[in-house]
Amino acid sequence: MSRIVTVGAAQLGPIARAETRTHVVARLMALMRRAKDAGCDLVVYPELALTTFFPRWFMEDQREIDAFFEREMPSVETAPLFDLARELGIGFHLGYAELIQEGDRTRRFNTVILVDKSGTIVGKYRKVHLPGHAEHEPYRAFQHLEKRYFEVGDLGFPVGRAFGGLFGMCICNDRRWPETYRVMGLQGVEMIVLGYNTPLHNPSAPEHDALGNFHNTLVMQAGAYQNGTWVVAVAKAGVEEGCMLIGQSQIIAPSGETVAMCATLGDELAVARCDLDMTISYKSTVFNFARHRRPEHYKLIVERTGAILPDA
Ligand code: CDT
Repeated sequence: MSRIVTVGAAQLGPIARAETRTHVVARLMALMRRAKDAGCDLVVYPELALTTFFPRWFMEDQREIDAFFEREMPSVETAPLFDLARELGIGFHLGYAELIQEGDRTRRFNTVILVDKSGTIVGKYRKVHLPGHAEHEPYRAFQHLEKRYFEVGDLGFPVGRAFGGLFGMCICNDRRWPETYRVMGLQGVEMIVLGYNTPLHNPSAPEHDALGNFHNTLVMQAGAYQNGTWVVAVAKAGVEEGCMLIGQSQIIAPSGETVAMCATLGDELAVARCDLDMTISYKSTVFNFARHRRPEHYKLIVERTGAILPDA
């Protein structure tokens, strides 16, 4: 048996603050054409793929902040990407900053959508684990203000049927948390797609800097193996507005092995022919959840947020 989904990890190089959405969409379309030529069913783009990674700047003018957000999807600028997907018969996964109006309440999320081969949005996810801080921290060489600019996502970690399989999504920092994978694993996920913008320098823990690529691969290979799922992870990479972002976009098999990886820090496509049935031998043996999990001993995971130490 085999169920093949050929996937392109469409890494982006830096996006300058002055770059227009129209120019970025042209880059996305060029990668989509390459993906189609490579036989891909699905092309995966990074987190916040339409603009520079704006949470690196402290801004107080709400109009300046909102200029980085999308009010509709597709929009005038992004419609050509949907049109091309439909014309080529290829799906895509796209991250963007989402602004919605609910009555008199304006809400802002770090969002991704999954679009099928007919150009129809078939899945949406809003980032749950927002890293960084909410206030200006002048000691940092650059800010990481996701906690200021976005609300915590309100859609959970949904898994849905697409491309002949069970697909889940998460975004960047979510990939570091085992709960992310397990919540999707408990819905039978067969492929998790995600994008990231990961600065090489962590101002609050510079001792981690040399380990950035290692930690990236470590968490995703573990998540893939422990849940018997494919993981497709795509960076915005390179020096963006003076900030170095890691690359190493990669496609990881349910074995935990990376089977394709980008080699540059620019616009690049890494392709793998992914057999969704490779998940079966993991999900039915060592990680047969129904047979081996002991949730009665896992209660702390949902009852407690921060660690509380045992009595002395
Ligand atoms: N975009 C994003 O989530 N980046 C974070 C940086 C963490 S350091 C504050 C990441 O986990 O890669």
